[in-house]
Amino acid sequence: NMEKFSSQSKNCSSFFQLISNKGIRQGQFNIRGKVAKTPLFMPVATRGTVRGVSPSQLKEIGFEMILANTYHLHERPGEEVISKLGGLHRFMNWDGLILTDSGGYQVFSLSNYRKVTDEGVVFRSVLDGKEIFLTPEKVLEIQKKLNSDIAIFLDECPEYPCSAKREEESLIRTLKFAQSSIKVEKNPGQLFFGVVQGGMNFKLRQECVHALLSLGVDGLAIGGLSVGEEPSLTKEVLLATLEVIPPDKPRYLMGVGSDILEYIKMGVDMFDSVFPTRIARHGSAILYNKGRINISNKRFKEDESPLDEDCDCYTCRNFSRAYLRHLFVCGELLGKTLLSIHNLTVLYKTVRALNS
Ligand code: PRF
Ligand code: ZN
Repeated sequence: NMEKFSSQSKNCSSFFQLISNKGIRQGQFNIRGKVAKTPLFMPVATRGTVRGVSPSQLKEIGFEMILANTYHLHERPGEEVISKLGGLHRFMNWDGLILTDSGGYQVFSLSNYRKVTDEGVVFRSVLDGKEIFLTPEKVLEIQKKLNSDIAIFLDECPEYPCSAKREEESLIRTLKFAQSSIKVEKNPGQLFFGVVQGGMNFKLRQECVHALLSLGVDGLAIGGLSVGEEPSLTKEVLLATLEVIPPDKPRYLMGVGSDILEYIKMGVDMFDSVFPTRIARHGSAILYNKGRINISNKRFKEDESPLDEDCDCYTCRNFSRAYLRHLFVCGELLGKTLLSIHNLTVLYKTVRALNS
């Protein structure tokens, strides 16, 4: 009764298998001999580090794939340095899988001086103000030097809200970028994901999916969502997009960290978000069954209980709320690390429970 699907790269080894398509999609990546079950959540390691959390701590939680950013690593220390030192896995001592985002989106969110043409994007570096020119080919060459396992094409994410004309323009540009991108030769075993744009227009989104599939991308990254629109609209646009993606193709919803369970039920396989680590650094802990608490609160001053009694992470096995509060009140680094470990564990376990 269970239909199985699997997706193959050009070299014909099956890198993604859908084990179940009933209700929740359960799948498995097998990339360069490394396995990652889906649905999966990727912690964000923009600069080649998940802030305050070591690779061995990420491994202990159970993570199989993390996300890094092409643009940030291109600026510092530069892909040449990382390549010389053996690639990003070795450089940061992470032996799990790495997906790199193309940096197209960061250009829009970080820089107020930018120009997009069909050839690529020009913008001023946030570091020193010098002009940076990124082309679809160049961002893939950088990702090849980093030797990430999944590389993402350059895309143009339109601002929200925007005109129908802007939606179409950015879609056409994203597809032009994709046409140039697909001609770049991959590193052995590396996968290329195209980015679905098209604003909030269902038809443009669906056209984008079809065009990317016909180019032969290995998977689809769904961009341009959670950019300020109402969650109800996110859901509608997402549904229309997922509707036209064949079951064997992995689907990655970019930069979305809330309502994950709903999106998984709709058919998303992969997520990334800074949300759990960002709020952790501000003392906010996600509890399994009781919402969120801020550990700096006075009421935890003499609280001997663990951060979350339903959790068995390193933090909850070893430290009291009173101690964690003390660390935050004093601004001690360890507090941020311990809360990050806890929040990441809650996200990991919540998602993993759907395919364990
Ligand atoms: N494009 C890329 N990365 C992204 C996004 C996008 O649209 C988003 C939007 N949610 C997050 N990260 N390349
Ligand atoms: Zn915990």
